Amino acid sequence: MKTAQQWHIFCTVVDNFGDIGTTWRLAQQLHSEHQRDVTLFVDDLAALGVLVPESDIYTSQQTLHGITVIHWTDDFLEIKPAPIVIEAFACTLPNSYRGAMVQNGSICINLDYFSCEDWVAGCHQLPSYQSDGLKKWFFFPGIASQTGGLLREQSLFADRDHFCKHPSLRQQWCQDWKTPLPQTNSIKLSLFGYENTVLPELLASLSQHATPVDVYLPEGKLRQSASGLFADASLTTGNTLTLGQLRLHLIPFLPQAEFDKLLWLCDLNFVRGEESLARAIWAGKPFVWHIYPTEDGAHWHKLNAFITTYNMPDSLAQLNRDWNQQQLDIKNLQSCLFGLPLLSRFCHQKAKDLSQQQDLCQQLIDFVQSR
Ligand code: TRH
Repeated sequence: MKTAQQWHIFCTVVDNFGDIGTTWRLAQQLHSEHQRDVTLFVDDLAALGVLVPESDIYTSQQTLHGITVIHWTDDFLEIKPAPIVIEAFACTLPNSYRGAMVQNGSICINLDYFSCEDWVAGCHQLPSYQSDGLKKWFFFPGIASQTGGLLREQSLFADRDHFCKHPSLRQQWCQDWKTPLPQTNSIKLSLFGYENTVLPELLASLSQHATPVDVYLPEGKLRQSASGLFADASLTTGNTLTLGQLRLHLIPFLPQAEFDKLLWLCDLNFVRGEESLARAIWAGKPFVWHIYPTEDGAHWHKLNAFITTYNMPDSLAQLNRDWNQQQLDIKNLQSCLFGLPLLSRFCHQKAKDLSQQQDLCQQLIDFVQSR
């Protein structure tokens, strides 16, 4: 019997959930769709535990959905390197392991962050020359041609369309995940983001909208920002706060496997970080990307490059900029809300068009095979 090709993926959790979210998703796709033998080394099991509640955050080694997960600590055991090693987001591999990779002739790929900036296409798949002879390459996810694509499971669109077509599935899902059903004919929004001082203004203006609005706000950094509007209310998960046309549902942070369904349920999704952005793109619904802010302001180049490459309609692009600037122009919000049908059609078609690009997992496999 042919043995499956081994891949080792290394992930350091710097902050938040993007690093582990991406590597866990990649590990699953490599294993379930391409039958690779995958080991994921992660230094923060608690972060994985939030995304995958069925994982054991106290064990040094476990098998999770067919993937070996190893808690990566300072006393890293001598282990034979895999032929293919993913060093996610430029994390630093253990010295002993690195030396063994050179001996072994392993291929090392530095999987970088998603970006649409001009320089990315020129750096994607470039070799990174190492003084110790390690064979290493840069790999950049992206939606521009000549970049690495986005993770996209083979059944993603079929699952999405099935969920959207069947109200009974949505009802059951809402019940299972403590997510109140939206009102009939309401506009539905999901809000995943970093702290944002403009949230009270956004919610206040939604409360005066012409039609009912259901807003789903998962547990996390953004939630406390709502206290500017609901000062006396308890922002506890499970509560629904009502103001005018607005119903603000405080929902739990979902397992990663359920997050897509929240996006599929809504008409406008606010997301943050590259991992949730990718899911919002594939949901085929209008979205606002709260990009991770950097002190030097470099994130603005990245946001604008994305808006341009995605060819985002003006009203939506302006709302994206407003949210990141933490300054809301109500006109932009309203033109997005009233323009939702058209924006939805655009984003749906865009997801379809972008799916013509080979997905990131397949591109990695093809790249490795070409070496
Ligand atoms: O968590 P993030 O803010 O991660 C970010 C980015 O990776 C950024 O590039 C990095 O520099 C910064 O951290 C330090 O956002 P991101 O990338 O969108 O990852 C969030 C993950 O959480 C994603 O996999 C979706 C998932 N998620 C759930 O599983 N359940 C939920 O309920 C929600 C709201 C999100």
